[in-house]
Parts: sequence; structure tokens; C-alpha cells
Amino acid sequence: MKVYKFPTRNKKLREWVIKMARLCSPDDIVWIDGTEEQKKILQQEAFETGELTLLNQEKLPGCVLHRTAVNDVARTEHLTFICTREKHDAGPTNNWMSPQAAYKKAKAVFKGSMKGRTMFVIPFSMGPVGSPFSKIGVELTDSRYVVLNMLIMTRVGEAVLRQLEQEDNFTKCLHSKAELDINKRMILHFPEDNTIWSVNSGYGGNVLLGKKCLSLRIASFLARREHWFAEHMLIMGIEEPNGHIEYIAAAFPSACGKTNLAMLVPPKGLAKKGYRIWTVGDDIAWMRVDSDGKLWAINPETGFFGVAPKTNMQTNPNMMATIKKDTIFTNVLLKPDYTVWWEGADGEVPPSGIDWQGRPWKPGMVDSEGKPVNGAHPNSRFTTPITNCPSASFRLDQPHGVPISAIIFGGRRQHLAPLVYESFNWQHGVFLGATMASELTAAQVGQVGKVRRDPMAMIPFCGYNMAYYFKHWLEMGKRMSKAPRVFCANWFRTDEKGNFLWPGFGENLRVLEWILDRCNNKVGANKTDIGYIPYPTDIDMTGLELSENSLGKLLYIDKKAWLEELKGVKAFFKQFKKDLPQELWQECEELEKRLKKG
Ligand code: GTP
Ligand code: SPV
Ligand code: MN
Repeated sequence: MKVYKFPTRNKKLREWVIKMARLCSPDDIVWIDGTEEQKKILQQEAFETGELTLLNQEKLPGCVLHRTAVNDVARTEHLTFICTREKHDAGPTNNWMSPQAAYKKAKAVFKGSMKGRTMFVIPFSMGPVGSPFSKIGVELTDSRYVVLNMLIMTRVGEAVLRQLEQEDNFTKCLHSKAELDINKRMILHFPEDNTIWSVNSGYGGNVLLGKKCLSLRIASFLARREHWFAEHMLIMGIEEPNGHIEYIAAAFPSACGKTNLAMLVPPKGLAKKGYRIWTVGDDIAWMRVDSDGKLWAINPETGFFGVAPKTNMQTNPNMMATIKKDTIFTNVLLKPDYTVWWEGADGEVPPSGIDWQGRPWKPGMVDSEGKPVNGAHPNSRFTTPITNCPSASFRLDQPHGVPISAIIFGGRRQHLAPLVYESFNWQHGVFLGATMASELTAAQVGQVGKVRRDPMAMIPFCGYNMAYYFKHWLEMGKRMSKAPRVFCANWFRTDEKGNFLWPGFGENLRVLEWILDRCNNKVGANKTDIGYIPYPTDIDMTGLELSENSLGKLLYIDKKAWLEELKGVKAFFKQFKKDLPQELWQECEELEKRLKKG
């Protein structure tokens, strides 16, 4: 093999890169330095290989389009594994393989997988370099699309290499698109080795290894050991006219509204109140207890990998402004003028275009079963820098992050879950998080619409036994003298006809207002079996007309349905056997008692 000049003296890093290159046999090794010049070269090469299409540079400067393989459009949870020495440490909710078996199986697939290609080495930091929160990773990949996405989503460049001169601790991330063969696709996590191996995919969450793989699965494992949180949460600030900003974090499962909430625009009816929203993050929160006894949070990422369908000037004007430039669009419709479109975009439906699969498309087309053919894939996405966002927080690079006043757990539930309610205390709050459930979306391969239990929106992302994770949550409560208050929200409750009862999006600020009022002890609440529910008059409905008794329906608690729900909760808890913290069984019993009494 060629002898390479490496821009690092870190011996562990040099040796690892060489070892992986020996396994994958690339023709060449290129180190990514985070410069604009190198990015331009990579883009140019990607246009030539067909990985990327240059979009209309007058209308969408710096924007490009990528299409994935047809069977590679969402995270593949069934091909995602936690590889701990003991199966028990991965727990009953994760797929497990022994590290030995996993390395062996994957090595056979990685062997020679980069022949004829370049191996790119991306040193990156999750979180501001030098912050007490931050973690360094190095991703090796044969995909220019991955490199260009990582340049938006993570911090890449000189400062990271300098940090690597001082520390040996980095997450070793290996990715090869190989043949994009779904039958040989594997997303493997080795938390005990601080290592991630991903092969035969080219889709976002499977291959941008800094995101779900490092910042949630590996990080959650480290967070337990080091007493912090790595969570699937947005972070946002709500500024009052007097300049005071309160920050909240919210965990909703994939494609359940984090991005939209994180950058909401206050609704007209509340405009007079003069709120201003600051977006800190839309997907991942790392949180630690600071010396003031409060929970402080950073967003380890620097970009959004957001859902395209339904993004428009009504639902998310801030995102529409963000994606006007420097954006990578994935699996959207290409219009004849080389701009892009997706279902639920602004304006007219284009009369023609090239669909996400690269085929000619016209509105109204149906497939062989008579189903409408989408122009954009339901999980089509854009990758865009957070600094483009008009509501981007001015504290993004603040090494200590922002203080969190409230944590919100939410799901997509047509029935049962009320618009909002508050836990009685931290332990009850952990119970509410642990008993979350949500309807599946297009963000993961599976049956869309099916309700599954998704504690803290982390079921696909917890890098260890979830019973220990619950215990960690309970223990963290004891480490804080001023713990955030814990709430549940559901924007997706429907009426008898299946229409959403709550308008959502910007109007969600009305609910956040109540949450902050509760945090600041400004309003009372109705104590119910499941938690504190707002008195309807405490939600400011100025300028919002809902059909009759919608608010009543949104806040209604159906005891019978909750007792039914509890059966599912118990069945879910049971699989953890003796590991499930006793406190959660206790909460279960108390809830059951309350529900049966009334
Ligand atoms: P991931 O990036 O997969 O983690 O998703 P996310 O949680 O950031 O979800 P996102 O904000 O992208 O929303 C996903 C889908 O939910 C989009 O189709 C949105 O239009 C829809 N959505 C978001 N917020 C609301 C809301 O308040 N009400 C309703 N009805 N739909 C919403
Ligand atoms: C999610 O599915 O929760 C996402 C998109 O945020 S992905 O990066 O694919 O995981
Ligand atoms: Mn997500």
C-alpha cells in the first residue's frame, strides 16, 4: 500500500486509519480539512460520478440534490445492533450480536469494499471543541455524500485535529456504502470499544455516524457512566418581551415534530405578547448538571437533517428561509427548472418533474395497485446549516450550553393522550417518559401508523439496556437541586372523523406558554389521575377559533382507555424482568389505583 502523509501525530489514529484501509483496500486516502476549497472539489467530483445533481444556482445557491437507492430511504432498525460482550447489557429492546461475531461478519463485508474508491477521513467534533460536553469522532467513508453532509452536520477542521494531538479518546467510525446491498447491510455499535461500523447503506441516520450512532447510541452509553444525558430532543429558547429567555428540551419520536417546534413562529393571535423563539437544536440534546444544580444542554450538531414533506411557509417559515442556500436535498422531486418540490410544499403542484427514484413524474400518477405515486419520498430530507436559520440561537457555540426549565415528552397519538399534562414530580416524570408510545412514521422502515412503545423517544437509540437507562434517569434527578419540570404533549389527537383537533405548528406556543407558566408557578392546574391538566382558561386562545368543545376533547381523560393502555405498559415493563427499577412499578400501581378508584 502507498505510504501516506497524515496530518496528525496521534499514533492511535494513524494506526487505526491504516488498519481500516488495509481491510477496505481503497485506492486512495484523503483527509477532510473542513475548507471551502476542498468542499468545492468534492462537490465537483460528486457531480461527475452522478452522486449529486447541481440545482438551479440562481434560485438555490449552493444547493444540490442526491437520490439514494430505492431500498435505502430510512433508518433500518432491524439491521442495527448493539454489540456488547454480555447480551444482557444491550437489553431486551435492542438487537444484539457479540462483538466477536459482529466484527467477523462485518469484516467479511468490508473486505475490499473500497476498491477503486477513495477513503475519506473526517475528524469531527460533536459540540464546540474544548467544551466540557464535546466528544471527538473520526469517520472513515467511501461516500462523498457522507462527507458533504458531515461538513454541515458536525464541526470539521483544524481545531479538531489540534484536539486530537492532545487526546486519544475518539469514536472510531467506519462506513462503506459497499454495494448498497440490503442483504449485507449492518449498522453495528461497539460501545465498549467506542466504535461504530456501518456498511451497505447510504441513508442519513445509517451513515452520518456522528448523528444517531455516536451522539445517541454511543453517547447514551458514555452518559450513563459519566452521569449526563444524551437524548433525542430538540432545544429551544422562548424570549419574553423583557429579554428573559427560558429554554426547554423536548423528546418526540422520529418525524413527530421536533424540527417544527424548535423553530416555530408565534401565531398571529399571540403576536402582541412579543415572544421571540431561539432554536438551539432540533434532534439531539446533550445535558449535564452544572455547579448551580440545574440541567444545562447543548446541541452537539451544527445542522438540520430535516423532513421535507409538508415543510412550507405556513408550517415552518424559518426552515423555508434556512434551505434557500447551501442545502443538500435528498429524495425530493426535481422540477424542470432544477428547483425542488415535495408533497405539501408551497404553491402549485408542478405539472411534471423527475421523482425521487429518478423517473418522469406527473401529478395524479398511480401505481399498479392504484395508489398515488409520490414525487418526493415521504422520508425525503434536507441537510442544511443551523447558522442559515433566522431563529438560530446566539448561544450555539456557548461551551456550557443553555439552562433547561422544562422537559417535554411527546408522541403521535390519535387517541388517548391529552394535548398537555404535567408530572407530579421527577420520578413520575420519568414514568411518563418511560411509558411514552407513538405511531410509527416514514423515518424508519416499518409499518407506518402502528403504535409502539417508545420511552423518551429513545427506543431506537438507547445504546444499552433500557432498564439501566430508566435507572439513570431516576438517579440524575437526585443529582439536581433544580431539576426541570416534566411534561407530556400530543399535537396529534384527532376527532371522530380523523381530523386533527389541534392546529399545531406555531399554535403550539400556546401550550409552551402554559408549560412555562407552570414552571414559574404562575398558574394552578387540575390534578387528575394521570397528572396536572391545564384549566382550559389558562391556555391563551386569543385569535384561535377551534370547533366547539375541541379543547375539552383535547384535554379529556378516558379512564377506561387509560386502564387499557396500562396493560400495554405493564407488558412492556415486564420484559426487563428484575432490572426494571422498582420506582416505575410503584408508579404503575399507583396510577392503576387512581384510575380504578374514580
Ligand atoms: P426527525 O428528524 O425524524 O427526528 O423528526 P422531527 O421530530 O424533527 O419531526 P418534524 O418536525 O420534521 O415533523 C415531522 C412531520 O410532522 C412533518 O410532516 C410535520 O409537518 C408534522 N408535524 C410537525 N409538527 C406538527 C404539529 O404540531 N401538528 C401536526 N399535525 N403535524 C406536525
Ligand atoms: C430520525 O429518524 O430520528 C432522524 C433522521 O432524525 S435520521 O438521521 O435518519 O435518524
Ligand atoms: Mn430524529
